[in-house]
Amino acid sequence: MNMSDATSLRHDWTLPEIKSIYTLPLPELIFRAQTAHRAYHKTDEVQSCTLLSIKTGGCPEDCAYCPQSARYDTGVERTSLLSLEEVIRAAGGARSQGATRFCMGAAWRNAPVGSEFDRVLEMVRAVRALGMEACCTLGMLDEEQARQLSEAGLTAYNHNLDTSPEFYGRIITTRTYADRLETLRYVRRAGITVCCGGIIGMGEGREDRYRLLEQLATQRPHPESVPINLLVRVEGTPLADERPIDPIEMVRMIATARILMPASMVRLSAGRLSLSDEAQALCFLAGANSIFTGDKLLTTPNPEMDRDRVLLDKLGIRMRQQTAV
Ligand code: SAM
Ligand code: DTB
Ligand code: SF4
Repeated sequence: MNMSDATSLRHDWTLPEIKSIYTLPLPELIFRAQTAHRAYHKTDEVQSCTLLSIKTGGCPEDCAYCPQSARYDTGVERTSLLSLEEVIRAAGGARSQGATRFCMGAAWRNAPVGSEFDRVLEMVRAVRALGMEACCTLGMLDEEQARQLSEAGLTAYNHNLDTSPEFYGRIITTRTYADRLETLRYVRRAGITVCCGGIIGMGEGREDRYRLLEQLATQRPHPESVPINLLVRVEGTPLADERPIDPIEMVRMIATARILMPASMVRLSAGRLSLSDEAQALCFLAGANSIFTGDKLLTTPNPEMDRDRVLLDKLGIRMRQQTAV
């Protein structure tokens, strides 16, 4: 295979190809991921993103991994939608710590209509006015809501497919894969970039991971942002006692995503607290070029900022700087 084959954008990846990449000898897999990575990105830079839960808990969906589902007793306190001021304060704080993307998550089955949605639009405008990328994850959207978010300046909408179509029903029964794809279509049509990825370590097999990657990598265009989460096992959820997976699976997942979707941001997302510095370093070598920073994800803990600074420093990786507004 010549270099252009190795790094050109393709949307016709087949399952056997994906499997053969995922299962390459690790040195070869990392080499190919590196080749793809450096054709599109700086290899000494990661983007720092910060999450804020703008509406926590009490969600009617039954996602088996999620501490915010009302069906499980996880001790997560239910809150109403934060005020605009609270969000502006948090976004300003994140920016001062080096984050260039601010992601707002709400535990809704679908985004509401009316004053709460209008407040979210204000939040999006405010984050953009700070010169940051703004991302939201609010559950399902209709076409009009996607249009309004776009008009407010939303950079990206996060809506994960989470796993393969085959395994999906074992994790979530209250909505379908097709529902997910429909919202993703509205987001794309509205001109908002797509943030779509999944979770590993939920008891799925490698086949399920290949199938998830196939769903992502055959989209045209590819999702601009692909979060790869390692399950955070939360007490009270059905997946609380799931067996931890080998961190090398995370490395393989990231490397394969990087090779299939070379121009996308591949985000080493939830689960970093259960990865050693060395495992995270391998994830960066595999082509991850973004992390969530700050001591909390949405409801669960994340490495402290100081610890991340030490990690990035010793690897010689910089946080991407804010570009002029
Ligand atoms: N309610 C919206 C939805 O489900 O689209 C947005 C918020 S939801 C918490 C965002 C994403 O976080 C989920 O799609 C899932 O991929 C991820 N997530 C939630 N709980 C997680 C956990 N315990 N471990 C890893 N990822 C998780
Ligand atoms: C994504 O894929 N991971 C982030 C973001 N998108 C919204 C969320 C991770 C949540 C982990 C569980 C929690 O903190 O509640
Ligand atoms: Fe609700 Fe989203 Fe959690 Fe599912 S992942 S229970 S939709 S907050």
